[in-house]
Amino acid sequence: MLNIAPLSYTASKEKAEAFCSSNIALCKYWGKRDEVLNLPTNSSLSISLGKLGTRASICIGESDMLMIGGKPIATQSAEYTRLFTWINSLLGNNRPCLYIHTFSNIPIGAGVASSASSFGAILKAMNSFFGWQLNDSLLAHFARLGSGSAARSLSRGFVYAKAGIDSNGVDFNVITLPQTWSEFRVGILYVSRAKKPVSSRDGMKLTVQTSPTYKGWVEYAENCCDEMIKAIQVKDFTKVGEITERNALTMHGTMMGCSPPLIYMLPKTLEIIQKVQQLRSQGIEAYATVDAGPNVKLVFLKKDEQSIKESFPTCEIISPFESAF
Ligand code: 2P0
Repeated sequence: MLNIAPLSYTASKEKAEAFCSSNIALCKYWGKRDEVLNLPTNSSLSISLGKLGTRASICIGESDMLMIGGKPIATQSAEYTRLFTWINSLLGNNRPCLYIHTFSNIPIGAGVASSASSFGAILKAMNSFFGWQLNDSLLAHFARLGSGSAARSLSRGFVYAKAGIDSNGVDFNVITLPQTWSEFRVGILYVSRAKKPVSSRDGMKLTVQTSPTYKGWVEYAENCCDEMIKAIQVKDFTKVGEITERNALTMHGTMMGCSPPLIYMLPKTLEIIQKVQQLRSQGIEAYATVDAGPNVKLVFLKKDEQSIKESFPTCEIISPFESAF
């Protein structure tokens, strides 16, 4: 177990606020090797989404309260229980009651990594509110306990989350790659903003337990991260795109092999992926990736931005290295 002194719960100010970007995994995390410590089975690598994410505020309240986008969340709900169970695991049960408010400019629970930016923003706000001054490594460990992908949301650019093999997670590590890439673009195509029917947590559990190709996925996913790091180092966009698309499709293939089958894509999702493949045959170099939901994210370079806008007029385009953090 990490040797961590108990976190103080004495407020250092009246209120604290923090923003955290969301992120899209180019090499996905799918499956846990320890559900209590929330340790991933495989490493992952993401790109930060700049101004898309969550702002969180925290202050002392008369009872615990969670507001999401101005709406109070029921104390029996899964979101409320998940959040305050995580906070209890960090602060213990004698902590003061907290009033937490989050605003996200991305749909919640629709596979656009809203839990990553929500847990990341709340952790950053708590770090400021309680004056912890935690280093990046501890912040990543605490974020991961709330949500695996949140550990990748704490910094910007390309972020590598190394799964490690230690049973207590001591060698879980998050590394921000030094490379920046100003021409790099991410596009989001919303197929549905509805909440996904199976949470990532339940979907991962089902996949680990029942997919006959899960072992192959873990080995392949590690290899993808190694290859992706090399491709980013030499700015080989074709390689980055090919790994991104194939990694996502392999993850979905692994999910589809579950019993019962786990299908997050909708017909429209596949239609977009096929259109992206068709665009490539016309020289427009875009690649698709899909998380635990039906929405599609594209990666492409600035030179193809205009063509992407024409092919997908509703595409929300992000310049990860040009937006303010
Ligand atoms: C990822 N996803 O790497 C993968 C790809 C979705 C598909 O991480 O259970 O909310 O909180 O650790 O981080 C979404 O799952 O899962 C996710 P928990 P999380 O982005």
